[in-house]
Amino acid sequence: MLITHKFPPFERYENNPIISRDDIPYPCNTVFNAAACRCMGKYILLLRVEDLAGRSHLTLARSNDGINFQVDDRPWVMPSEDPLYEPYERYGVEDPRITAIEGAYYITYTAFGPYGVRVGIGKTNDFSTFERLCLATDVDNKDGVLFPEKIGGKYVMLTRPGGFAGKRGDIWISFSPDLEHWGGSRVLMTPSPGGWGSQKLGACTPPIKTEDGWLVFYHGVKPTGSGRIYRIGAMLLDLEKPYTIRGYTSHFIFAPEMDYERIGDVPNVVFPCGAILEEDGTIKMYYGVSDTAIALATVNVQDVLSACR
Ligand code: M1P
Repeated sequence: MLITHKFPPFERYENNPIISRDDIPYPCNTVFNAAACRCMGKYILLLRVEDLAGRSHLTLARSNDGINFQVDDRPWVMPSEDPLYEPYERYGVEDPRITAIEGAYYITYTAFGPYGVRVGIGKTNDFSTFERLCLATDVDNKDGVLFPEKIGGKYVMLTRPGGFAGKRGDIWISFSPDLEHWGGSRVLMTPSPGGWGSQKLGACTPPIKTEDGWLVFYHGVKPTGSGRIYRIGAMLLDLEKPYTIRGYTSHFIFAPEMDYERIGDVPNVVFPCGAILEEDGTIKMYYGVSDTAIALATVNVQDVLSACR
């Protein structure tokens, strides 16, 4: 039987990676997994930078064209020293995502400390000041991604409880009246045994509103004889009932292929945390490569939607 694949044609930027350690104006081990948005005519990336002690913080980079970025000369969000947060961020703040909601920018991040990982939420209006709002989950939960609109009067978030020490991890959806108190949680997508994301899944990029539903890129992790492979799929969620999956790609649509995606501190990892939909229908997907740099790929939104149907 002929198996036909509907891979949406991603195009990697020819001079990838677009940001690597040499672009950070202070000493660090590596930079990867950046959130992305547009604000006041600029493209903004919020970079996960791992320092020489192995602890991550978040640093801003700005660009006029979405390709050439100027990195700030100092971190923007360091692990907190506030006693409310310090025990939970002691080992670092990681993997941010940015979602614009009602004119403000909300930043979800992974707070990493001796008790495990939690989802933190902060806010900015202008990428000048950063205000921590809360730690929104208990431990062993991460990959928090907020929807850009309230649905049914509630904020909506995807998270990934579990998935540690080789255990299974699923994508869940939860609802909140105020961003701090979350409930109504239910499982949204689970790994398929033997499949490309057989061990764990995690939401990658904040949902993009399309005529067919909320479009979300997510990663799937498969253990192999020589380590784990991180690959990307896409799903479409119902606009009014986002706990209903309207479609998803029957296989991964983006995977480590280039040397810079296959070789690094953690090989065979592509890990998007930001996707920007341009007016002409192009999605700019910013993704961490092998926990070592940040790369850019583009794809047409209609091609991704048709792969989800
Ligand atoms: O090293 C690959 C990735 O591992 C973790 O992701 P997850 O918990 O989903 O497996 C994170 O540390 C992520 O930053 C990293 O890229």
